Amino acid sequence: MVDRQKTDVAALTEAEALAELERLSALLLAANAAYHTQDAPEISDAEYDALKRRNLAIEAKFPHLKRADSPSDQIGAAVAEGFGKIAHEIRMLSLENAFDDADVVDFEDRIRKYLGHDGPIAFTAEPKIDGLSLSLRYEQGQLVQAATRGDGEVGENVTQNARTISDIPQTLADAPDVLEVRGEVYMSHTDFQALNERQVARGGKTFANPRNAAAGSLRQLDPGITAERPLSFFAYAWGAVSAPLAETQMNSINRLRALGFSINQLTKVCNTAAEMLDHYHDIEARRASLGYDIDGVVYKVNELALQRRLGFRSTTPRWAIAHKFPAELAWTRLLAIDIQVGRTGALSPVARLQPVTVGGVVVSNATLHNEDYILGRDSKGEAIRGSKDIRVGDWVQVYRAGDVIPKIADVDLSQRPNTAQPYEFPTFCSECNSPAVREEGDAVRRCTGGLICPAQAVERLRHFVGRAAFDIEGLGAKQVEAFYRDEWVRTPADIFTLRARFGTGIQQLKNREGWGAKSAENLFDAIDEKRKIPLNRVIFALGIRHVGENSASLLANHYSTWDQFEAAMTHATIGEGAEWDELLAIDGVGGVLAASVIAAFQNDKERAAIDALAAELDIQAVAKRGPVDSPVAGKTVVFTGTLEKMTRAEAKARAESLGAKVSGSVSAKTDLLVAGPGAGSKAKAAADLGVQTIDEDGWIALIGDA
Ligand code: I6G
Repeated sequence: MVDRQKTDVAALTEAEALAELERLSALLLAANAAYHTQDAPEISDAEYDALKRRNLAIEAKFPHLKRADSPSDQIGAAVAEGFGKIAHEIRMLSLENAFDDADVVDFEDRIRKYLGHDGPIAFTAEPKIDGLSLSLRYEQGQLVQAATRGDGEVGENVTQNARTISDIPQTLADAPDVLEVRGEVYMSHTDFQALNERQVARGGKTFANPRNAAAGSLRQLDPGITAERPLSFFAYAWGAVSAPLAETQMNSINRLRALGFSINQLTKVCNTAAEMLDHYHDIEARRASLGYDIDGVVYKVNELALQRRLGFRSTTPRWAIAHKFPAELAWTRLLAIDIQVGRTGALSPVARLQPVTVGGVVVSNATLHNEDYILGRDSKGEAIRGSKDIRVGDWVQVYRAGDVIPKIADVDLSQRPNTAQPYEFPTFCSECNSPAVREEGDAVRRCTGGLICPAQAVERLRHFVGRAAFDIEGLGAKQVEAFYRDEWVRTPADIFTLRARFGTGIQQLKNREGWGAKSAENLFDAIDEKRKIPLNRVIFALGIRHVGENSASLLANHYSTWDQFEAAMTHATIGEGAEWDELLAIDGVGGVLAASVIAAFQNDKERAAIDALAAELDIQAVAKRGPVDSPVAGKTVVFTGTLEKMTRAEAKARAESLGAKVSGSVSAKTDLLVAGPGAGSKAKAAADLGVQTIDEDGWIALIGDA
């Protein structure tokens, strides 16, 4: 909804102003909810700002009409504040994605290699429901807690709301003492249509699709509203359990059904990749008639013993994958091409489109990736879209797959206006005018301005305060941008000195649009709360090129403390030396990522910003996962020779999950050498150093069922 009541503020009567303040308050409240708690912004930033400005202008003209709950005094995720937080006893992970049949064959192949397994491996295959995940905790058969996924570690407490969903049993007979059931809350097509019709009749907000409706209905502060909304629930997994449900995935799901949960009837055991793909195509063919939205098929290794052996990467299980359905398509007009300068200086072309609905969502922007993409070439120089270039004015086909940013799939040349000109990609940064260069082998043209480029600096700050990074309550992208514009905050460290610089002059903050004395004080408190922060979040928040959430966790898990990480990056040399070898030995860290991290720590300007930030923080060491009483916890282990009962990758992952550090070479620091047949120089070095040496059976006996 957009502000349509354009009456000039100066011309408003008192009665009109009162009504208008009420209307604006409701609009802004809804916009905040959509943005912060549903991740589904409904209005643009510019529209949001315009509404806020109008609200302020009316308050300035009629100060006595200012509402006690004025949106001018509210910041950030006020709506989500109402929910308590619940730390998941076992993390709620996400799934790796497969986009085509080859990815699925590859998934099966990787599992086989990891396990060193030649025989058949069974998998379950089931529809992936497009809703929102929920974890239900039962103790002694009573539902005691329901939590959303949140960031996987901590979710929102929606227990009262979950109690209103009829598919969710309140009590269980014959369940383990502790049982966490995980699954998806969703809304069926008929319920969704009926809800929207009711909303229209009441003059309330309608929902763009069933997923938004389910999310908006579950995350209501008033459980009475959730109770009126027709939500459903499918159980598909479990978290903490005091006793195993069964020995296989399929039987565990069947046990959940016996306990009273709805499980998806299309869940099936498949024995080969070909059977999995058959089931996928079967489910895809029935998609339109299922009566609820699904966005793919999930495959899981059926034997739980094999799932345990396969274990987890930092955020996804190795034993499961989500095979997504192909994207949805629509045709529309390309109105303009804008360039956005990103956190790493990348000049990213963005297509501005005549708004079009694609799969239930209105799309008005799409990514154009880079200049080659616009010209009709991929990163290897091969033709895409039959080499058709993209021009402003073109009739283009847009596609959307899941949550990814929409893309342009095709151009209809027969609809190209005669006046359409080939797009000329800029060679200077539109923000700081520094040359934008394209390095050999890089598909992307980058601004060379570094931190002097306001766009890069702001993007880094936006990244820094993002959800997966510092996630400071009340300090979102908008606020940090405003602080940058006013020169209050230039680098992340400046955020942590705000109270010292402006705390006594709260008036200054208060005078800014949208801030009151209380919200300013709350902001300083929220900033202080985030001084104590886990290492992986800090590494991710630095915004180093190629370091995503996953790789930040890999680095944090490996180095454990900020001091060890910082020392290693300071002493490392790109391409050689012990620190470089150690970085590359981390499963999942490659040369490009390693070089990028070292370069960031060894660039004077970047380093100054990193050091200033670290000085403001209390960075938490990574708590070692895995049983503390593991016989190998804290030990440095080396594997050598041939392993016959497990692959090297499995042995390493298992040792690490038990708290051991796995090294590639024997030294005085080595505690244990596991030597299979054919062990050579490492066995000799271990003998010379007096390092304890055992064979593979000795290793299995040592770790047992730990
Ligand atoms: O996000 C998910 C959707 C469906 C899942 C999932 C699922 O099973 C049908 N299963 C797991 C184990 C996880 N996420 C982590």
